Amino acid sequence: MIDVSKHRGSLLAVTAGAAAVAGSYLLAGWSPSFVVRPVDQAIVNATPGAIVTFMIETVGDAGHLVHIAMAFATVVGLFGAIAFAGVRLSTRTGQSTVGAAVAGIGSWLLAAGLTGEPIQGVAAALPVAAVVAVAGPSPSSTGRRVDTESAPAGESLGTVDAVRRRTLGAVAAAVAFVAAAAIGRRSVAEDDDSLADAPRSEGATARVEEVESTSLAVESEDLLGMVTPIGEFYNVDIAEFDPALTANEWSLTFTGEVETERTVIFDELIDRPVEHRAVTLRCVGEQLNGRKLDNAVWTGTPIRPLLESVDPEGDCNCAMLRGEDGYYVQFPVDVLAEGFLAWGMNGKELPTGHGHPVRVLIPGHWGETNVKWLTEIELLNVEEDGYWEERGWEGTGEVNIVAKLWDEGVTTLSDGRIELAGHAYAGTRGIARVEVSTDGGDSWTDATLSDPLPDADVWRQWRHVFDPDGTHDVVVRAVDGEGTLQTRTPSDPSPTGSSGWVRRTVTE
Ligand SMILES: Nc1nc2c(c(=O)[nH]1)N[C@H]1C(S)=C(S)[C@@H](COP(=O)(O)O)O[C@H]1N2
Ligand SMILES: [Mo]
Repeated sequence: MIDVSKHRGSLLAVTAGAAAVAGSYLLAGWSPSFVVRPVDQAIVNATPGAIVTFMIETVGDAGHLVHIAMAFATVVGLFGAIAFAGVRLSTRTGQSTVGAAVAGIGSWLLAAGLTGEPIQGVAAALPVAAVVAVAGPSPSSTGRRVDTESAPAGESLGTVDAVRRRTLGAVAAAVAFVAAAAIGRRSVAEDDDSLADAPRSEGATARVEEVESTSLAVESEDLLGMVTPIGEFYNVDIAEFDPALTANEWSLTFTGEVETERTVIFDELIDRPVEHRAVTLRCVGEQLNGRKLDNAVWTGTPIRPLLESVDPEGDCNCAMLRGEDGYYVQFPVDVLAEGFLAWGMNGKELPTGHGHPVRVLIPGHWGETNVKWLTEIELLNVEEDGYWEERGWEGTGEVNIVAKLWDEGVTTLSDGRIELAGHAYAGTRGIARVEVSTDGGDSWTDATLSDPLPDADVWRQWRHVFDPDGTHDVVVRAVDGEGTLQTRTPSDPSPTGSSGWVRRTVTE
């Protein structure tokens, strides 16, 4: 049994803090008016670049969990402190309504201050007030018995038992509330089935099928095909929460060194010439054999005519692209001109996590150039660092070449032979060859490749089957369309992307 009287204050504070978060979540979901979100944003902004890079390279996506956990703990602590003060006030005045009212108003001020949403702030404040009200005053400082005679009228607590009951009642009610909020708001994962078709997506499904049909017939059941399903496509975000931007709210403005500023709205954009392009994305922060490499068929329109219409005239011939989440990246206008403004993914509307309603796709360049929730293109006179470049990365250039051999790419066939299969990618240079060694690099064999596609920036699959004899030191390497062999010397992802050859031990 919990010693309620001893830990009563902190127990109620944590309970009230959690109830505040739950109340806010119940109303706002993962939107900007959710109280945790601004705190999370502040923590993300305050984390030094070196630590962000370290987290990406070591813990990867778990870095997000660390940020979120810190943000939740901070917010629970803030509301908890207010609730704690409320309970104290109840005790001092002997009236729980006073403490509840003050805690409620304090929480409302905090919630409104954090989110800038006074009305939605009530959803965080009410549960705090309720917990403080139900909890009532504390037992006297001697902690044993509150004299019934001296208790204020209307307050029925006579014994420590009564206090314990009220405390546990408040905690139980709040826990039930938190659970109800979590269940009621359980977010629906975005995948190919839950999303609506993209506007003007006729033909997209046929292209998905065309690209997917070039997948090699492999024995492995778990190996990704040529098109990554939406729900499995990797994700890299600077913030834990995606911007909520509807197609109607969205617009893209060309600013800075332009002859004429221009704003494009969604209906105008989707009225332009449509293409369904297979484009592969790879993050510069990815480990050599990591999983931040995926391919989809994107529906969109080329950016060049739009860019030409604003007549860029800056001295550096460079542009800063900005997303609604505060992300920014800078690179040459010539590179941007090859880009593609996408509003569809695998035939579906662009999912929130991949930049709804519009992102840019830059052929052959690292993932970070593909700004999601794209709202502004600023033409510059002088080059400036983007978000990741300010943090030490050099990831705006062309991708490195890589041949992957993931765990599920190694399969023993029924006849005892071993099948090795994977993906290889070299941006717009294309993949000319994948070579496999089963003897640690002494001898090499060309792998079978999936058929080439007309798309400029898409990966290929490779497959090689061999007769095992004991333990094999398997190495894979690719050659790009310009005849350049994948660099042998290993390097970490930071700052220009990982290099080296993927190796793994395969046993019969
Ligand atoms: N607005 C915005 N765009 C962004 C990012 C971001 O955090 N915010 N991350 C970039 C990085 S580092 C990569 S690798 C790709 C990942 O795209 P995905 O999440 O759709 O896979 O988006 C890029 N575009
Ligand atoms: Mo990235």
